[in-house]
Amino acid sequence: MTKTARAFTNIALIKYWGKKDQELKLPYTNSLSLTLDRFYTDTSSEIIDSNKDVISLNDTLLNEEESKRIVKYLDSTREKYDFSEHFKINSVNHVPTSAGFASSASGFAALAASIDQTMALNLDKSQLSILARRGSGSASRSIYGGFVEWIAGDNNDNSFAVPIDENPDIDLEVLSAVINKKAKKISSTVGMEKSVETSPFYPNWVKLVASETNEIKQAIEQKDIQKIGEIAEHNAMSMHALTLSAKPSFTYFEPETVEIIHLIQELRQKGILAYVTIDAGPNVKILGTHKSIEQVKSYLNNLSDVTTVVANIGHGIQYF
Ligand code: 2P0
Repeated sequence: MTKTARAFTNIALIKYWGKKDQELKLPYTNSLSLTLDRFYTDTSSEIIDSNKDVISLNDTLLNEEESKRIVKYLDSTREKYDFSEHFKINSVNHVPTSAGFASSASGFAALAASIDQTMALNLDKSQLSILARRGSGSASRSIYGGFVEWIAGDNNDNSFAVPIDENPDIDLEVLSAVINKKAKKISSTVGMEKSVETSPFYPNWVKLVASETNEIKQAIEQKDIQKIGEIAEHNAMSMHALTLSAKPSFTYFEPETVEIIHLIQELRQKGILAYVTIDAGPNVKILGTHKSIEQVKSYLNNLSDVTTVVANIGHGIQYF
C-alpha cells in the first residue's frame, strides 16, 4: 500500500535570505521558524517500471517543463543515495495561494519524506532535513513542528534544521492577511541573490541575524510573545531593507502591505499585542495571542481587497 507523507508549511521569524552555495542551497545565516497547522502538502510516491518520473500536482499531470525542478531534484537524490528507480508522484497541496503562503517548504519536505519511505532509506530527521533543503531551503525547517532553527552549516552534511520546541505551550497565533492582487513576482531565489550581490547592507544582515537568533531563542524560552514579535518584526523589516537597498532597488511591498503595517502600529498604540512579518510577497502575517488576533481580524476585515486566515502551531512530518 502506498503511504502518504504530510508536511506543514512554516513561517520564518528570523528569515533565510541569501545563499553562499546556490547548488547545495547553503544559506549565509541560520534562520528560525514556526511550523503552522493549517497549510500542508500530502505526497505519495511509488516505484514505476520506467526511466522517467511521472509527476502529478493536485491530481493534474505535469508536462516536461512543469516537472523539470522536481525531476532535477529526484535525479540528485538518486545520485546521492545511489539508486536508479523512477517514481509516480502525486502531491496534493493544501496550501491555497489564497492563504498567502508559498508551498515550496511543505512541498519539498513532503517529497523528501515520501521518497525516504518508498525507498526505505531510513533517514534520520537531520538527513531528512538535508534532503528537503536540497529542494528548497525553507523546506529543511518543515521536518519539525513548533519552533525550528535551520543551522546554516558550511557543507551539505551539516546544514540542517533542529527542533527548538516542537510542542510549545504558548498562546501564539499567526494571522495571514492576503492582499488580493496579482503583483509582478520576483522569486525569492532571485530576490535573495540580488540582495547578496548588490545590497551594501548585506554584511550587516549576517551580523544582525546572528544576534537576533540568540535573542529570539531566549524570548521563546521565556514564552515572551511581545519580545518574539518585536524581534520577528524587526528582522522582517531588515530583510526587506535589503531589497530596497539592492541595485536596482526592488520591493515586495504593495500599497496595501504598507497600509497594514501602519494599522498594526496603530493597534499596538491602543494596547493590542500584534507584530508583522512579511516574506517574498505583498501579504502580511501578523503574530499575536488568540485574543489580540481576533481583535486584529475585526480591523482587517474592514479593509477591502484583504482576506484573512488564522493558523496555530503545527506538527512535524507525518505519515499515514
Ligand atoms: C524564509 N523565504 O526564511 C524566507 C523568508 C522567503 C522570505 O525561504 O531558493 O523557496 O528554494 O531555497 O525556500 C523562501 O525561499 O528558496 C524563503 P530556495 P525558498 O522562509
